[in-house]
Amino acid sequence: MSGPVPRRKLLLVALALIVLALIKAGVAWYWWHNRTDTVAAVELRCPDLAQACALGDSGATLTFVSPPQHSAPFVVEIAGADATPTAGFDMVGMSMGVARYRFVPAGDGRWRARITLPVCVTGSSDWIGSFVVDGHEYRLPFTVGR
Ligand SMILES: [Cu+2]
Repeated sequence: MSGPVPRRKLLLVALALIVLALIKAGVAWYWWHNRTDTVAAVELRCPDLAQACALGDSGATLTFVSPPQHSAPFVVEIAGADATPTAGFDMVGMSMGVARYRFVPAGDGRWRARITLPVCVTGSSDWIGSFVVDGHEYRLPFTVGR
């Protein structure tokens, strides 16, 4: 009684497999685009670090209270954040470790962090700050004065 499988049945099975694959792809795509842990970073352009720099369209701003330098700590302020912001610093083209700074409340929705940049033998002054504010990452290239 086990003759060749009818062509129609094979087609149906193939169709079912394709539909299943599409559903899987859809779920994977949805998951990929709705992850909250690794959202694409927003690149900031802030020519004047002493001026409040808008963090995308979040309403929050970032300001270097004192200019960034290698020899001494400097202070960065974030205003308008709901949750504790964090910051990390790397050199352009060179990872400088995984240490991250946690900002501390400074009143009126402002947060401050006292930053000491890692020492690097290359003496390069080009850095990239990574600031995570309310679930979004903002990356800011800046140059350290001499
Ligand atoms: Cu370095």
